[in-house]
Amino acid sequence: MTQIKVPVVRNILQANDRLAAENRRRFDDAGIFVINLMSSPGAGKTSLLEKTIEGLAGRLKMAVIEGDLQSSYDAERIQSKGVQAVQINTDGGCHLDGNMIQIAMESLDLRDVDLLIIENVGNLVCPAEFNLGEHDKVMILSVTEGDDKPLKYPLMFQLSTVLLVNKIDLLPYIDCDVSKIHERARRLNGRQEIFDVSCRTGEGLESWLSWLEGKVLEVKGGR
Ligand SMILES: Nc1nc2c(ncn2[C@@H]2O[C@H](COP(=O)(O)OP(=O)(O)O)[C@@H](O)[C@H]2O)c(=O)[nH]1
Ligand SMILES: [Mg+2]
Repeated sequence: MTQIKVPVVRNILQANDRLAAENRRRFDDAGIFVINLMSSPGAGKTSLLEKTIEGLAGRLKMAVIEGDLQSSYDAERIQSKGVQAVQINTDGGCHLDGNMIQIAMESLDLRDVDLLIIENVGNLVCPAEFNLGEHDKVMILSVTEGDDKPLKYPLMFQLSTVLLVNKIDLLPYIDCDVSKIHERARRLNGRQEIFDVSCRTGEGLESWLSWLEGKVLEVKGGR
């Protein structure tokens, strides 16, 4: 059983990598910086998108691809902010893949877009295994999830360029040591940028917005 399963999984990942590489060429040709945003359900991905749209208004042009098991609730939240958003429903699938992004792109007008953020399905494991063609993986861990998560779900921490530690406004009420999150994440990925933020109060978000602007300029400069 194992002998059959391993090559099949490898083939699926290789096929996905080919599609992701095609997506990446399209993003680079268009000069669009693309992020794959991942976290467990409820950590604050859509809230971060809403705050990012508000913070970058008049500074950058954004588009969003929303991934969810079901419903178009998050895409509607984004569209209500005046930003193009397309929803992908995976119908039970626990992650997005390169092919889904190709299909979603058909519904977006990517002319004049500087930044595309893809909100992955809420899950701390599978989304990290499938490249979408993004320039950077970004993850959110909310303080309510506990400071042990880097120990339990190392892959996403290892692969993410940025870790946003969200919901710091709740720290007075819960048992979470943010310095342990930093220390454990750094041990897995020494080059990771870490921003402590609250999407509720806005604390810490300016550093995140500056990081995004810097990256958009890099991608445009590299064309
Ligand atoms: N207290 C607090 N709540 C937050 C914060 N960020 C998000 N939330 C809440 O957490 C819940 C899930 O957020 P959402 O953005 O939908 O998470 P997603 O499932 O990762 O997209 C919502 O009720 C948000 O209002 C924060 O920084 N502080
Ligand atoms: Mg969401």
